[in-house]
Amino acid sequence: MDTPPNQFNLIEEFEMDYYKSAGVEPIGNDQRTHYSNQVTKDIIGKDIVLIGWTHILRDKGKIKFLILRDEHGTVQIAIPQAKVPEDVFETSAQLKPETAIAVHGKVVATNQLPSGAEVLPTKIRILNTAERLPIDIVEGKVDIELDTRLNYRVLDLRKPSINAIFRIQHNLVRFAREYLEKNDFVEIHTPKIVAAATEGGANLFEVQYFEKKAYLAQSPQFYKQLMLLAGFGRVFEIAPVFRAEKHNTRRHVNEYTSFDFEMAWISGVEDVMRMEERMLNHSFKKTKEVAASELELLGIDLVVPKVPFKRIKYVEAIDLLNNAGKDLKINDDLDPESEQILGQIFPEKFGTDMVFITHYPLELRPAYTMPSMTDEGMTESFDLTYKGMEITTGSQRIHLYDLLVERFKAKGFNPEDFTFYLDPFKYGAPPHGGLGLGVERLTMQILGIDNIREATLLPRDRDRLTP
Ligand code: AMO
Repeated sequence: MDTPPNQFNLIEEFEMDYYKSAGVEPIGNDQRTHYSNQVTKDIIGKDIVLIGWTHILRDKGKIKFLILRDEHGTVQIAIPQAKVPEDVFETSAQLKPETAIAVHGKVVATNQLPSGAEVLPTKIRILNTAERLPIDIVEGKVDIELDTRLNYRVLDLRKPSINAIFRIQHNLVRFAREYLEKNDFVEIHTPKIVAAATEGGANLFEVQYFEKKAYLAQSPQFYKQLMLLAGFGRVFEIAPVFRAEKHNTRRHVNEYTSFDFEMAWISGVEDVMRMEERMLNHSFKKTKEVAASELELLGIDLVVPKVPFKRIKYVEAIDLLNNAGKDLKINDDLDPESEQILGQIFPEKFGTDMVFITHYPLELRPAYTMPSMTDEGMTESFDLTYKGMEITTGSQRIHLYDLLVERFKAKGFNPEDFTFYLDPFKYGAPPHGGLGLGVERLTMQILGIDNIREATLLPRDRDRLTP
């Protein structure tokens, strides 16, 4: 970790009254010099300033141990009455869990901690007081019900092991984006208030848009395609999408982060899968490196999937499932139970838990999906399954106007309702394809999280609109 960023001293005289009436100190007098994870044997004897929260306070009478938590972990502050100024000892007695504090002190050696170092304070300043917490956020305390935790999500996220989930998620997205940028993709931002469904009408949220009816976008599907027709060779978008799923399940939320990319001039759907497997390989590899401490905290040994990922056809997946006791016919959806069974079969049979399932039936795929030239009744499409769950859907798209209109009609849509999307295909649309990856699903599968809400910063489900 780099050295902490400097704060600016912006405390004006007139602001002081606010601090005085709250009984706390302005932060401007405390320039943080180190993060908790930088307090090691290497800096013994140094005078430092730490800023953070009172995580744990152990009162042993003549000595108190304060565990200070900041953005990068925890550090022990030893407060022996005989060795610290009197006011420091007195202030430490006022500390409650989650009091915001600045600690000035000297780094000293200790053989009781793996870091080999702790801090002997010369000054403790209270930056803000904390009321009694409604939930426990110290590791190892009794598990609190998820719903209660989500009610207090802001405090819940202070718990290091919960916070770590989203630092890992940040890195997964960051390095996937990095890979696309290196490969000439342009980041775009498309409307989320839209006039038509892209993935079928079943789970659309309606919006009153002045005098008209509009919808919340289920996917940037049409717009990311149109931007290729607009002359961008490759585009991506990482943004919220909305699905009015009526039932609460462990793998659905009503708003999630969709990681979409779309690429022009492909020779087939294989190009899209190749881009995805390389992007994920890069993202996993870099995340394993950069988020090593967060992964360790969660006890996760992140296995970087080898390129190329295994590919099997939909019909082969159906066979595997039927051999395992299911009774599926062609055109049946691979339901969550089927995905889970495949999640057990794949590692045994193919030695991997990252598998592309390709060539889904026309009936199961949206109207914009390219029919297969090799497999009758099937499409040039795929899902990526990871540890027994679909995390990505993708395909080659139809770029030929007449075929596109025909497929829209075949799905029961009136092409007139989609002219804004269909018309541009009359003017030399490039062959193209792309995919949508669920960021929360990717995170939950990597971290072995059972419920998608835990991998969603502020989840929206059938019953939850706050915080
Ligand atoms: P699809 O509808 O399969 O495809 O969605 C793509 C991926 O998004 C994730 N996902 C969800 N995550 C959380 N909660 C939900 N309710 C939810 N629904 C879907 C899954 C899924 O694989 N336009 C196409 C993509 C494309 O072809 O480019 C689409 O949206 O990880």
